[in-house]
Amino acid sequence: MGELVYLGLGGNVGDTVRLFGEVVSRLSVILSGARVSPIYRTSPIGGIAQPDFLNAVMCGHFEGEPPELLAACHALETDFGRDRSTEIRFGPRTLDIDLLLFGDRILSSDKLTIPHPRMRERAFVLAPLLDLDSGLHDPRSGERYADVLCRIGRAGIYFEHSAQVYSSSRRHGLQDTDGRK
Ligand code: PH2
Ligand code: MG
Ligand code: MG
Repeated sequence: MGELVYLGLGGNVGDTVRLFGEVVSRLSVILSGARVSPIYRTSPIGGIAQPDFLNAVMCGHFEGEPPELLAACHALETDFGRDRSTEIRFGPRTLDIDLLLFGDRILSSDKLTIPHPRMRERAFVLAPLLDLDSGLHDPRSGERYADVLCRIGRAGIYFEHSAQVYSSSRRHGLQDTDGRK
């Protein structure tokens, strides 16, 4: 069955809702029993003037180790137009997929830190994360993420679309195998 993993999705360049729909369908192939949060419109964090982001969280069971999942996420980012060599840190991007939680594992290497090192400071991660499971806690501190979100507040986080938008954007945007929209 594998371990229950949580991935953060973000983007602010192009048609992000449509892109999220396609990304979710691709990730559903590698995550069993996948679920997705609603999509939030969020004020950009990081001190760079740029358009609002859309953010969401997806979860599911992954058979494999964290580096394999990280590689799959990076490959998807590249497939959807992200070029890490030209982008600025915390700047605009088509698609960012962050590995937030991998079961209860705690990992720190130069390539990967789990839980994601900045997720506790980011309401745009915690709000959709808690939509999927309101009882989740930080495996490092044991603290409930709901309490962390209460403390940091939800300023700049606006509900944009229910989770149904993923399947409807795919229906409208992608052709069926018989060529019909
Ligand atoms: N991602 C960034 C920088 N700033 N701000 C919001 N609201 N959401 C993001 O996903 C985000 C950001 C670069 O990874
Ligand atoms: Mg990120
Ligand atoms: Mg990232």
